Amino acid sequence: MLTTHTAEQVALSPGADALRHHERDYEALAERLARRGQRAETIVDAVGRFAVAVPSWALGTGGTRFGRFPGPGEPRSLAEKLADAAVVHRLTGGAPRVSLHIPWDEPDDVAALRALAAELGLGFDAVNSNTFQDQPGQPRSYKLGSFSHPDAAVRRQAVEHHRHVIEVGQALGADAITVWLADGSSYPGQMSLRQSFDRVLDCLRDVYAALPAGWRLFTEHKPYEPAFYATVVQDWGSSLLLAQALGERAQCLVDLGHHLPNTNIELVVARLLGAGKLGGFHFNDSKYGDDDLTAGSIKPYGLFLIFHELVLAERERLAGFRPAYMMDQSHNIKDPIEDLLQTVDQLQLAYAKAQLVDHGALTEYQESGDVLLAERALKDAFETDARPLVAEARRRAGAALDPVLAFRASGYRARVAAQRTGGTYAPPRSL
Ligand code: LRH
Ligand code: MN
Repeated sequence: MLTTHTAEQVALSPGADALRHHERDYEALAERLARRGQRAETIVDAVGRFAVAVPSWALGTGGTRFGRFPGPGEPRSLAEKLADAAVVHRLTGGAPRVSLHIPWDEPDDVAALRALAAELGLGFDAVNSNTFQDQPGQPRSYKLGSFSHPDAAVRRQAVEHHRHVIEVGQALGADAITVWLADGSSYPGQMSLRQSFDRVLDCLRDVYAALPAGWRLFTEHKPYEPAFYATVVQDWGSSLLLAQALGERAQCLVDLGHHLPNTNIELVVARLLGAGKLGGFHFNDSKYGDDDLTAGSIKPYGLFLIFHELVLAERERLAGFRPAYMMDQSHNIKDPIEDLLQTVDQLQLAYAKAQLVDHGALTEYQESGDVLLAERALKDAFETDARPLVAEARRRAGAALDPVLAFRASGYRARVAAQRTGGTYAPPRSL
């Protein structure tokens, strides 16, 4: 039986002052919103329904090719990763699921892991395949690609891996698989630009055919790295072509860090929504490349504008709109749990602010060509301090007013650092 420390040990006792200050801040904001004809309660309820999945590969300290600086109390097993993920949900009320990466976090005992997760109040979101590394004893290498590889035997091996990932996910109660392919070339001429894409589509058809009932397949685009000339699924257009060719249960996953500088990501989101092909997100932030930084840390207005598109889709009850919200970050210098707590908070905040848009006025200004007031309708929402709404939603969910401060006050990190002696954390990344 898998045992670990329960999140219940993370006591939530906001100081009396903190609670009183929160209540006054909330009442003041509710009064302000009422003057704008908005109900604070409605937004608190919406934030209460918001949920994002924790990536299993981000619960230990991440690193780069230049180094990794492990922190105290790193999780040494999947069970310890689940325990840490449960703390993130306990303190935010908004992270009830974990997204596993296979084989990085392949469970030895699926039934035991599922039972432990249930005990911790967690479920499983989309599972992630991995054909961007060779595993020990793997017959054929993915050095020159997987689904796009010239050798059919390598392509078959990659398809088999995806079937296996689906089986693991199904046994855990997941209902989707995310396929990110590192496939591409680093030199002009190295790879046929069209044939490689056709081969990827062919292999994805086999994976699609293996989807259990009710499952979805998410294709994840990325402009470069590890391929530095042409990536087969390089952009949202390539991802959309695949999802449209595969069928209605194939949709596109948007990793915020997978866009060239200055890309209008909210426009990409709007296009995929319009095509009924927005399957989900890997939330993070970046300044330059796929930096995997804390969501909202570099471009908070951009994150708000993405959530604005999502709230519009929600309000319109857009057909097939069921996005899988997941995080995908590398916690190189912050405590991984604190970084995840901050991330969930930033996502809850961006969602709350997007709910604050006066949609009636916005449409009126857009239709009447009042550019300035249309822009201001968004800015007024973004510039509203919505933190009391998010804190109130967490308070009602039995979570923390301030998750990071509650985590620090709990002493959880020090406690697990003392308990997690012996055994080592196996970092996922290519170190
Ligand atoms: C690729 C990616 C993909 C994962 C990996 C961990 O950069 O975003 O989603 O498989 O990171
Ligand atoms: Mn990703």
